[in-house]
Amino acid sequence: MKVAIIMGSTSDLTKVEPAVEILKNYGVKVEVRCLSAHRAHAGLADFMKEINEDGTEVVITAAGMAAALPGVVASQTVLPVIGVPLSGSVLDGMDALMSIVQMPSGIPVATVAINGSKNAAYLALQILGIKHEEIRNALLNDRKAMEEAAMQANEEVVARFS
Ligand code: RP5
Repeated sequence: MKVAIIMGSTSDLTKVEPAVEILKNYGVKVEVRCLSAHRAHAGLADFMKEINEDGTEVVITAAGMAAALPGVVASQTVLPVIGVPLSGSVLDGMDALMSIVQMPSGIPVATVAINGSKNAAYLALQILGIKHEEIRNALLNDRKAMEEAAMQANEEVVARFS
């Protein structure tokens, strides 16, 4: 099971790392690259050729500002591409969100929230879960634990205000 994560700049690293950690915790192999669509387009094209042939199943892309990276990646693969718009500019991530989410028909990018790299990882896991039963079962167990924690929090709130 392999997921590729591509970011546009090393300044994006801290916002991308949570996705790497989640995927690794589920036993997924993660290939991480910093390949800007604007500054490193030839290197990006080479990497796209590589992951189209090496068994990679999902691609997560993260970029800020005029975030062309997710769309450019999606134009070079039929693997599912998840886009994470990043904050950091004077427009606080709205620029990246609009750049990533408004794709032309036929070249989709599944866009998550601004700085939503954790949900990008969970969405990638859900896609892997279609084929890999162990991932699907691990996700179901973690959802159960999440629900139990939420219900426990509710009980504490009820007890506090009764
Ligand atoms: C985007 O421009 C990158 O993804 C980054 O979020 C933003 C700024 O990049 P740096 O100027 O910090 O390298 O391409």
